[in-house]
Amino acid sequence: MREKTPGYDDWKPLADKEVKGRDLTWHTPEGIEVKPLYTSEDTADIDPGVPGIAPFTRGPYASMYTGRPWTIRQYAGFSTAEESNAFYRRNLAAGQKGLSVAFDLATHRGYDSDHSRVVGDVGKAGVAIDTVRDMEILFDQIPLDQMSVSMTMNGAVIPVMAFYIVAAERQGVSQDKLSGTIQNDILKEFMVRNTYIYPPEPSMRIISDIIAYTSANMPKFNSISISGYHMHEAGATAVQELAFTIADGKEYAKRAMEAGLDIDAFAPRLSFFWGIGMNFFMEIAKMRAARALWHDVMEGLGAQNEKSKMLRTHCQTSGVSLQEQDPYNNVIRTTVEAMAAVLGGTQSLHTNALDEAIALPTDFSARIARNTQLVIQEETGITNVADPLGGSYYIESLTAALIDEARKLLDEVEAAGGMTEYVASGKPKAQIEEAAAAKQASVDKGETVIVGVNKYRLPEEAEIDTLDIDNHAVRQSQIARLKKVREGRDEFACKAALDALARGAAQREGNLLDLAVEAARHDATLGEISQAMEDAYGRYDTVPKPVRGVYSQAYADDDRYRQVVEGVKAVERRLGRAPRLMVAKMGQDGHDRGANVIASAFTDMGFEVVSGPLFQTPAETRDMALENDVDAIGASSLAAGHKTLIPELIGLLKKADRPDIKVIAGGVIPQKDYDFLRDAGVQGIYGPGSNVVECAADVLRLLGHNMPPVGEDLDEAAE
Ligand code: MLC
Ligand code: 5AD
Repeated sequence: MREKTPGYDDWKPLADKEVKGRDLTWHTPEGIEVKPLYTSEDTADIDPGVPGIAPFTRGPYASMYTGRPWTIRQYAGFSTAEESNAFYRRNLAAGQKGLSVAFDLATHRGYDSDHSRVVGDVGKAGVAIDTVRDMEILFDQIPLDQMSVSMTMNGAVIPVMAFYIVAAERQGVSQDKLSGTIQNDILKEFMVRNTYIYPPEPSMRIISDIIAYTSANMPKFNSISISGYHMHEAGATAVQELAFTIADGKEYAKRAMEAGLDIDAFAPRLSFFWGIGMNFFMEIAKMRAARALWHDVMEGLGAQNEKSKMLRTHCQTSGVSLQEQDPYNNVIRTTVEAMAAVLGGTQSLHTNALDEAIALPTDFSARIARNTQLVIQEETGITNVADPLGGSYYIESLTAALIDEARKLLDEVEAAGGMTEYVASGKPKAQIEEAAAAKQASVDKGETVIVGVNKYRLPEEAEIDTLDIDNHAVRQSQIARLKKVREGRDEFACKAALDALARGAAQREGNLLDLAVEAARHDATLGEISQAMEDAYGRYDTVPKPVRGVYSQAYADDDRYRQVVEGVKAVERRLGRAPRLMVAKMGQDGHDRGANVIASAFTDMGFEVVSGPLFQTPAETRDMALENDVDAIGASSLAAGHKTLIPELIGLLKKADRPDIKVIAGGVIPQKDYDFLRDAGVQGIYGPGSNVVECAADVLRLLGHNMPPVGEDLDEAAE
């Protein structure tokens, strides 16, 4: 008989001796205890099965990449339809396989390019699309019966789908031949991404209408991309991302069933989307856990077709993991993340560009990003075996742990009555914000290392070339084309189609996408189609509620933090009230993670924080600042509107005789714009990688309180 091979118990004393008894357990942000070693003892009760067979833990397809590699699908769009089309065609010629359209924020929020609220947004974070004509140009010489197209659209999903269908018609391609994906995931918009237009209830109707329409007319089109990505980017742990995303999917499936659809008629075309960060094994395990969880959810809802239970997914490497400092490190980070996505079994992948933290990709940075995938696909041999990590003691144990933890959270959502209710309670948003604040604190304290940022920082950074978009020129050309389209259309027929859509929205009649396709055929604009529904539904607003206590707890015994808190108190004594900071979000940029982290950290440090709502115009920010008599405004900008909106705000404050209100700027702001902003009167600029406590010390300095430099004694602080 063979002797028992050595196991964990044999290993433990040896390891203890090596590290002199130090505890080697890793407590992950998910609350999972990761041991320093996994052995066959850990997986004795786990059988992960095989790829292509339920519960699909090891992959949705049997042959996986040995049969067909994942789709290299780079998300892109900027400026005009002409420029984006040219960029797509260059990328396809160089090895990209599928398209993925990024729309600008005006389009996301249902405004035409000539609307007064979107002056700083047109063509900036994506391509401006106002009419079918724009969509035709976007896909010029790209045969839509052959190219699968993903469109990231949630708020203005009805006009965008309608434009895509009609643009294909004008190419001679009928809608049954269209393959691709529409994101169409509104629940996560209310939690984290914030490009909603209508309130939750009508938004859910829009989703069911799209699922109904595509399952009847577009059999090759994925009706939804249920997205954890944005939760991940907002700071969610793997367990939160898993549980909330699977719960979102369940909610959409239930709604479609309530609307009378057969689950097996639509579920095979539900798809998923994960964010993949630097926690390598955790991300791989997350993707495997997701497939097993989704399988169970769909069985629970009565699905019979195996394809209904099979989770297919797109992945994108993590934007927040990339840094402005020493940006070539980002190529390495993206490679590691892309490897995790692939070893996790993704169907489609976007790899971020190295200039992520400051601007949209240039041709150069887009090439490196794309080549990261081409090299993995064509040079490494990774595609030769399906689920090569299957059976790894650690991966299988971690997968099982994530399934357990996510189930607990899924049960909590279920107990609350499902995800619509849970989102309405604000709980998931708050949980994610807490995780984000804890992560930021850990980075600021140096516990979480970011090479080139909080460790090994370069004494001097070299500048890199970034893409600059002439927002004014794009807007002018969009306005000209809008005018031409409006002049050339049959106004009467267009109005009749828009009226029918408005009635359909108000009276819950007909299918909204069906009605919008008719309006698009008559060249109704995106703003008009959105407005027809807004008349019935209204526009949704939320007020930010920053979490409290995370920073003060994380920094309980940190000297520098205490110095800042004392500084705030000193200013308070002088002013007779706490110093007031307004955190402002101007334009259609809904990225609020940074703004929320600042608001909660500054509140913890003793500031009185006034959180402005999303989507303000500079004039609205000025009004709110004056009403609240704030000392400083921190404008957070992540979608390139800073050069237009912040100078406008400063001008308005001057006109209101309040030039004393200090304006600082934070977010995604390229170095090359710093001088421009300083000349415009901005008094502090905090790009990615800024330390929040030091940022507060700077604000105190601006308010006339001299903070001692880092490390000096509190007693030396001079007022
Ligand atoms: C695949 N196929 C195989 C196979 N692998 N056939 C045989 N053997 C194999 N090994 C078949 C599939 O069955 C399918 O055919 C076809 O090949 C294509 O494969 P797929 O797996 O469906 O890939 P793809 O078409 O790329 O679709 C992937 C997807 C889809 C299902 C995940 O939803 C998708 O592309 N999503 C992308 C979403 C996206 O890009 N989002 C960007 C978000 S950016 P058939 O006939 O079965 O279809 C963002 C940022 C922001 O959100 O905030 O702005
Ligand atoms: N082009 C390319 N990538 C984009 N991203 C967002 N907008 C664009 C665009 N227009 C990517 C970035 C960002 C993530 C949400 O998607 O990586 O972090």
